[in-house]
Amino acid sequence: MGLVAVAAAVGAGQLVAGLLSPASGPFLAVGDAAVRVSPQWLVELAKGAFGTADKPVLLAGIAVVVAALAAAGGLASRRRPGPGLAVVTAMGTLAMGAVLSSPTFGPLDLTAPAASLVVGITSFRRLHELRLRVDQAPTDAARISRRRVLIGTSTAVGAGAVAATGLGAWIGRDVTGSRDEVTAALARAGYQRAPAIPATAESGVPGATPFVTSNADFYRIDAALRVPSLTASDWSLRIHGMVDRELTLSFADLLARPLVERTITLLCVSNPVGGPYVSTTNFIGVDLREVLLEAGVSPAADQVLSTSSDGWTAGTPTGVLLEPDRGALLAIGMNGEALPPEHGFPVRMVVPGLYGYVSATKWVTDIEVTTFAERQAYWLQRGWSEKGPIKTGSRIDVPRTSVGAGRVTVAGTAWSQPIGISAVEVRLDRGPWQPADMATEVGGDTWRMWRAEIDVPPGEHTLQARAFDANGTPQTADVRDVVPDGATGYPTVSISAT
Ligand SMILES: Nc1nc2c(c(=O)[nH]1)N[C@H]1C(S)=C(S)[C@@H](COP(=O)(O)O)O[C@H]1N2
Ligand SMILES: [Mo]
Repeated sequence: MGLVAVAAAVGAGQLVAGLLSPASGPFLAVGDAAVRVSPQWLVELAKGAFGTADKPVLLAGIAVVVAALAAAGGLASRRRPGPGLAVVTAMGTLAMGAVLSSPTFGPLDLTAPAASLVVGITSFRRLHELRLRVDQAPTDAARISRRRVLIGTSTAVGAGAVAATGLGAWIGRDVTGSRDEVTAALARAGYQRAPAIPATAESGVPGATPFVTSNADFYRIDAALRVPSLTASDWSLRIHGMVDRELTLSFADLLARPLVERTITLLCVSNPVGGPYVSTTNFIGVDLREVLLEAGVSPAADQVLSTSSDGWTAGTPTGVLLEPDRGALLAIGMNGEALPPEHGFPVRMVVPGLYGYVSATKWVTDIEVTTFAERQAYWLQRGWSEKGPIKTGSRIDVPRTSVGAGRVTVAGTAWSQPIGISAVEVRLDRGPWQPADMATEVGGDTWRMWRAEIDVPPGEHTLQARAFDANGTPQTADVRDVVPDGATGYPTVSISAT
């Protein structure tokens, strides 16, 4: 009874949330609140242990705790409904608190947890009454028929809960139609194409990373337990704060501006040396500097604080955004399509040369021109660095484990946005560095592929690489962890040659 009533409560909340305000679903609201109140060490521990599976692990953990409490509440209510009702009420109240404390709270958001509370209490009361009536049955025949009523009602409530949860999630998530319209609008509006990427930009080594990452393979990092479902017509962007004139842009306003395509390699500050959180795409969007110039940025401002529809924030130096050659975008497309929902549909920021956490706000709806002294962005509050310029780095993609002894092809990638890479060197067992053959450079804002042939005798070996930026400065050998401003050290691969 406890489980069924709590399931009904969650289902009702999810359905109302889907109809009125998707972010207010009680289950995910509690998950978001758990992330908000978690200390930094716990967040880093979870990311270290589970990587990008940290979200499903958190949600599964909450589901287990909720189910256990619900079952306990039911078991403790053999005579009186008090304990079960207390559990249902406590959970509903917790969900209300979670929604109330969300950075994006609006009064409408209380309706979903309120619906959960009402449905949870009524269904538990009703099931409990039916259960008592079974015990109080005067005859065996009455007992059997009352039992049937109890089982039938429980099953119906349970099935309703499942259906409501699914329906609520589906209503609240569907931006497919809006995405298709944006993809079509991009094709109609046309955009200034990025220079074509020559075949010689690839290293040409089987198993090496392709130069342009497909949208499906593009790494995904964000703090969103639920991908915000914002349609292009619901979207608007307010630019305000220390500006001469406040601007509000609709999606149609963006489409009416000149659209440009820029090939950019995005990198996450949480990428460990040799890690996967780096990808390259052809972003299509509106020049962000021009929008900021139109608003008129006060010279006293030093930070652009961008906020997503779900309340995540990034702080970007105004100086970087106003550099004439930086090429920051309000992006609406990736590789010829509208942004995928998980990469920020309908609009995100992209700033070449800065880690994503200080620049690449997905689902961006608010840009406030302010100062670093005045406002602290999401990861800054959690111990990460205020400034996040990308550090020169490299990665070995081939080989990864074992090879045939003899001449071995080593291949990988290297980056130093926004100036680019001039050279890469490779060494075996910390011996002399050997120059790699460099693939054609596409631009300073993108990675550059490389390959080298190395003689490898039989046995266990260590391969390392180091990159040189456009000025000839090598990446640092200092081994440092990702916190607070990005990992460093040479990428190192252990191989065994036979
Ligand atoms: N709204 C929102 N935008 C966000 C984040 C986030 O948590 N929420 N994470 C940032 C981080 S840390 C990175 S590295 C990039 C990753 O973008 P991608 O998922 O499209 O690769 O998004 C950035 N934008
Ligand atoms: Mo990131």
